[in-house]
Amino acid sequence: MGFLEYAPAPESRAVLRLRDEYGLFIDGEFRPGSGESFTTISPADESHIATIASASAADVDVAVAAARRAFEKTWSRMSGRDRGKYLFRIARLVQERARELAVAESLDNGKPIKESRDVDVPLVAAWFFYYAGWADKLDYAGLGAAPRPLGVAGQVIPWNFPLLMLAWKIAPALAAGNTVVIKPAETTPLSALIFAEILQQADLPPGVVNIVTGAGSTGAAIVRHPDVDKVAFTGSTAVGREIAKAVAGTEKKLTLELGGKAANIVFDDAPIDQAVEGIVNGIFFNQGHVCCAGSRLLVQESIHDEVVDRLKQRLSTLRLGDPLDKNTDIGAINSREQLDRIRELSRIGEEEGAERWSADCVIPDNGFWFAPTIFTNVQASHRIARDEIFGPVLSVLTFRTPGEAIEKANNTPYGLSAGIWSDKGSRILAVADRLRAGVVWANTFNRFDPSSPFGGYKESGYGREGGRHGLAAYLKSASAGESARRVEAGRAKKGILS
Ligand code: TAP
Repeated sequence: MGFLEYAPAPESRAVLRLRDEYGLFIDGEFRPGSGESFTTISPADESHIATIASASAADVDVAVAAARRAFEKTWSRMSGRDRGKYLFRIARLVQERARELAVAESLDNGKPIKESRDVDVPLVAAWFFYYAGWADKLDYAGLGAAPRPLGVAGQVIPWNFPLLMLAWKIAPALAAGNTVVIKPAETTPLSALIFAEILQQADLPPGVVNIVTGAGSTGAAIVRHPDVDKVAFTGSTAVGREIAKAVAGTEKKLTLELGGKAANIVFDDAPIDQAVEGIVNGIFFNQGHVCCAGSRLLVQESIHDEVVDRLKQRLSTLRLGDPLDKNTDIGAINSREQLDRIRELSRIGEEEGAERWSADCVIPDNGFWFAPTIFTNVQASHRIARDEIFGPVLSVLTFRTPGEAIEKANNTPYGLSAGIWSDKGSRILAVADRLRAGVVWANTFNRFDPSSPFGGYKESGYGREGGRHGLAAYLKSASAGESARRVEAGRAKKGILS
C-alpha cells in the first residue's frame, strides 16, 4: 500500500433484502416462469446472487394479455392527474429505497457504487418526477389537443444502465397512458425486480407494468407479439436491425436506441485540465459501457503529447476494484462475454499498429476486469477507431484544422453523441452545427437530464427519449373529430357560444 493510500470503504450489503429466487412480475404479482431459470452473478467475483425465472413465449403472451386488460380497463381511462400521482409515488419510493437500489445495481452490474448512488439512481427518480409532471399536460406535448396513448408497449433494455434504461422506457410510456411489458438484460435483472416490489408498494394497478426476465428469445417474443402496439429497444445495432426487420410491415411503432462511437474533440485553446477530466469521464465512466461514450479522442496535433501525458498521469491515479467500495473509480466488466470482446478488439488494435498503454493497476483474481487503456497512433481505418468496443478503451487520433476534426468525427456509421472542448463559444457553435450526432456536449461530457431529448442518427437508431420528444414516441394525435369535440367542450366550459 502506497503513501496516503485509501483505506477500504465498502458500502454495506445489509441494506439488501434479496430473495433466493425471483419470478416473473405479471399482473401485479410474482409468478414462476415456464422457461429454464438462470443465475445472476456478481461480475466482480462471479458469486451467485439469485436465481431468476425465464419467460417463454407463452409467459410473454400472458404478460401482454395482462397489459392489454390493464390498458383497456384502468390505465387509459384514468385521468392524467391520477396517472401522474402514481408516477410521483414511484419516484418518491425510488428515493426512499435509493441506497438499496444502488447496492443492487453495483452488485449485479459491476459499476462503482459512487456512480450508481450519485448518477444512476438519482436520475431514475428524476425521470419519474419529470414524466409525472407531464401526465396531465399531454395536450401541450406538441401533438394537438387530446393525444391518445398507443396501447401496449413492448420494451427491451441492455445491461449497462439497467435501472436507468428501465426508467427511460417506463416513465414516458406510463405518463402517456400506455401499459408496458419490459425485459431487462439477462446479466442484470436484479434492480428491475426490486423495482417490481416498488410498483407493488405504490399500489400501481395490476398489469400496468409487467417485467419478464429471460434471454434474447424472451425479447424476441415481446417484439414479435401481435398484440404489442409499440416497440422500444435499447441495445446493439445488430439486434436493433433484427428488430426493425421483425416489425417492418406491421402497425407497430418503433424506436431504436443503438450503439455509438463518439468523437470527443479537443482544440488547442481548450482548458487542458478540464478537458482531461472530461475525457476520463467520457470514456472511463461506467467502465466505458456507455452507448454515448467518448471512445474516439480527436486532439489537435499541437497539444497531442501534452494531453496524452496528462491523461496517463490521471489514469494512473484511478482506483480499480470492488464496485461496492466508495472509493472505487473503475468497477468490473459486466460479463465474461463482454470482457472477451474488449480483449479481442484491443488485440486487433495492437496488431493493426496502434500503440497500447494500460494503467498499471492490480487486477483481482476473480471476476471480470480490464485496466483503463489508451491507444495512440490510431488510424481512422483501424477497427478500434470504427467498432464500438464498449469498454474502458480510448482511441486517440489527431487533427490540424476544425474542418479536419469535423470530417474525422463524422467518419463513422454511428451518430449518437460528440464532445467539443474549446475556449471559443463561436467555434463550439460552428463545429456543433456540422456534427452528425444526436447530442453534442461542449466543455463537458456524459451529462443527462430528463428534460433533454436523447437519440441518434444513422446506425445509432431513430426516435428520441427524454423531454417532450420522448412523449411523442408513446402518443398518437387525436382524430380531427376528437380534437373538435375537445375544443367545443373547452369553449362551453368557459361560457363561449359558438
Ligand atoms: P444487445 O445484445 O442488443 O441486448 C440488448 C437487449 O436485447 C437485451 O435485453 C438482450 O437480451 C435483448 N435481445 C438480444 N437478442 C434479442 C432479439 N433477437 N430480440 C429481442 N431482444 C433481444 O445489447 P447489449 O450487449 O445488451 O448492450 C450493449 C449495446 O447497447 C451497445 O451497443 C450500446 O451502445 C447499446 N446501448 C445503447 C444505448 C442508447 S440509449 N443508444 C444505451 C445503452 C446501450 P439478453 O441480455 O438476454 O441477451
